[in-house]
Amino acid sequence: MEQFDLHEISSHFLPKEGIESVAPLGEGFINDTFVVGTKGGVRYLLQRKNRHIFTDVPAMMDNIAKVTAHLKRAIIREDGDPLRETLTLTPTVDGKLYHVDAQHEYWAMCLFIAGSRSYETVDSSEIACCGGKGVGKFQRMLVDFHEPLADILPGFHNIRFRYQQWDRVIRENPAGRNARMKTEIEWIESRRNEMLSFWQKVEQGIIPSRVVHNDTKISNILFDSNGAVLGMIDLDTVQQNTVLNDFGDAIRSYTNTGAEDEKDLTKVNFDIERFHAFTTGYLEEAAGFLTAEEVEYLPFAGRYITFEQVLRFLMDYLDGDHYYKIKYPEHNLIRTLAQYKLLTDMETRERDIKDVVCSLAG
Ligand code: GN1
Ligand code: MG
Repeated sequence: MEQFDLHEISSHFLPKEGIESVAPLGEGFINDTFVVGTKGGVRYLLQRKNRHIFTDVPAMMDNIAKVTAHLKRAIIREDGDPLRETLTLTPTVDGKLYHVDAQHEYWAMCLFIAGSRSYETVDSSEIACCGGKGVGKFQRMLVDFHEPLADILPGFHNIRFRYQQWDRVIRENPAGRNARMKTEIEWIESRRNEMLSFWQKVEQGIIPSRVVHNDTKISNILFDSNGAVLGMIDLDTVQQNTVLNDFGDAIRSYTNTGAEDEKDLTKVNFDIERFHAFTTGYLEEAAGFLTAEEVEYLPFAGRYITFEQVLRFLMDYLDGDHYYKIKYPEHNLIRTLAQYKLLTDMETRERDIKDVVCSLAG
């Protein structure tokens, strides 16, 4: 990563003399995140937003400000702690939600929630159940959010849009890798109709669009030290979509017994216990607002998003690795193979998945 004067950048948000330390945090695929320590003891998260992916950072920050203000009102109504259960943005000293540096990089800051933790992998059904409650609660609190939001990533989780990007990459073969990837390309082609016919239901409004998170993998939710859920973080992608994609993306992450980029495919399996636990927690919060159509498609939701992720990782590999950060040359291919293993496992377990949803949703 390029070198930035992180103290100088932080001083656009906080009094310079109070800044004690700035250290990198986590492994986001898109943004770069740092923890800023201050003399008073309060810590902050500083993020360089990826301006190649988020081409309108001001609109994105505006979305986050509107959504967190709404969430804070709902949290207060429910006797929660608005400083711990959602993000609190820290504006710049001149009152903006972001700072643009001399290299045209965009930076934003929020409070670091003390005593919180996140997970990269799920290690128990309890965590899965709490995660389900967290995702369901986030959606429930936004059911009555009706302010207009900018469409930050047009086509996000829209498989028709993904196939348009895909068709271009297949046609242009930018990295010259297509010939070696015949089998993998066929994985995407053979599921085209099935995936598009689901998306058509969203396009036709049979499955409603609501304001949702859009990136619900396990690492994007905070827990307290007792394992209870605090709230969803990484709100960059909050915009209109179907709740099914939040449910599905969480299922992709919570039910996987291996890492997203596991090389040993025998470690990658769909765990039905965790599916049961996550869905239990989710429905405790969401059952009250879901429509019959949404419930009907819960069993398919994990497959849809896992398939999209196979497509996105493979497409980035075929495109020459421009979207996701990679740690080694074949990283996107390894991610593709691991996510495909999970997808096929979900397909095999279709009956069991439906049985779980039926038993919980009635
Ligand atoms: C990206 O931002 P991060 O690392 O949480 C991606 C998600 C993918 C995920 C795969 C804006 O999420 O859609 O599911 O990687 N975010 C964007 O781990 O593309
Ligand atoms: Mg994200």
